[in-house]
Amino acid sequence: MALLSFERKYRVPGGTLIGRDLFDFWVGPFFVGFFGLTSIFFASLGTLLVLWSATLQGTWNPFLISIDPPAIEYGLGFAPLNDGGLWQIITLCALGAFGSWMLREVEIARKLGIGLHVPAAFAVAIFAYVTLVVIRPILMGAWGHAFPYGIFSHLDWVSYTGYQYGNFHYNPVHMLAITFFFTTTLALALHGGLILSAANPEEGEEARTPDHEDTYFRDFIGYSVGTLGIHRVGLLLALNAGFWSAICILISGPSWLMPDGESWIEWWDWWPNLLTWIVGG
Ligand code: 07D
Ligand code: U10
Repeated sequence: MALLSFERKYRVPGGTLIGRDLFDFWVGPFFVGFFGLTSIFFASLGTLLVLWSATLQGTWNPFLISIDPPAIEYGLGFAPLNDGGLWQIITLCALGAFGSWMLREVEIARKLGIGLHVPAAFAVAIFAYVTLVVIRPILMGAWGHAFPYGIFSHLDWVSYTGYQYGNFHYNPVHMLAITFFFTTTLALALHGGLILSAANPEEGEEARTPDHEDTYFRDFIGYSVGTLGIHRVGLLLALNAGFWSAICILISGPSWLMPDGESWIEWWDWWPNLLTWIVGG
């Protein structure tokens, strides 16, 4: 069905979570809905506060603008606006915007009668962000443990935080997350390559079928996961990348998980000692 006639057929009321048909309309190509409005509201307010923060900081160099969380001394309390308070409000705006964006995805999926896979996937990205700026700081007792919103400043934070635990490469869950990120790109390259090789033939050639695609991987590595299956694999790999990222930073810091000052390098001491446990001595 052509795009325009399909749109005419599905652009009907229903499926919204809030506001019934009050916000159930489109502006140009965009579905609006209650959460479209809240997305715009939080994103605009957050952006304005970032700009205001930059004027207080006194730089317009995009690399140097940084909105810093409150100092550790403020603990989990509110901070004055120009001493971390703006970071706190901007974080609330970010949470509002990401949450609204996800619920907008839910409303559109419901209108179309399709699954909730896209919002579920976005929820994992939000979980990683919430872990960094809410869950871990609460577990460690201060908003000051969250990262600053700035280009260089967040790199400094990642570097500082990474070396604070020895060398973050030794964090086993960081390894796991990275492996999922890399495997995701491998799977996407294989999938993109396979589809283009079969479904986008040279001028005058005939497009090949999913049977060709299956057979390619059976011949090559002895197994094909199938045309639907590769999308399950892709989603699973990508969601695990974000999920284990969240866990790798969550387990770096909170004192009930980690003795004070412990580094991930020492964490591996069980490994050289493994043989001693088994054979004694
Ligand atoms: C957090 C994003 C959520 C996004 C949302 C939406 C907008 C809208 C709109 C533009 C999870 C945002 C939307 C803003 C914009 C428009 C239109 C996704 C998130 C909700 N590391 N490391 C990771 C690697 C080292 C360290 C993760 C590699 C060093 C610390 C990932 C290497 C040290 C932390 C990763 C490497 C170190 C991390 C990040 C290599 C430093 C974290 C991905 C090859 C000396 C962070 C949860 C992520 C983390 C993290 C990869 C090296 C420290 C696995 C490949 C050794 C402190 N590192 N790292 O989180 O886990 O995605 O965060 O060397 O905190 Mg690392
Ligand atoms: C995609 C897709 C799509 C599909 C798909 C897929 C992308 C349209 C139609 C494919 C996707 C998947 C299957 C999903 C999962 C994949 C990933 C997430 C990527 C990561 C993959 C892995 C981790 C698995 C890696 C496994 C591998 C590489 C298999 C290893 C296999 C071998 C080493 C054997 C290779 C065979 C050879 C060399 C020749 C054959 C001969 C033999 C096996 C017999 C033994 C050999 C001899 C007797 C000869 C003597 C030996 C020699 C010469 C040396 C051989 C050396 C060896 C090590 C064997 O988009 O949708 O659906 O499915």
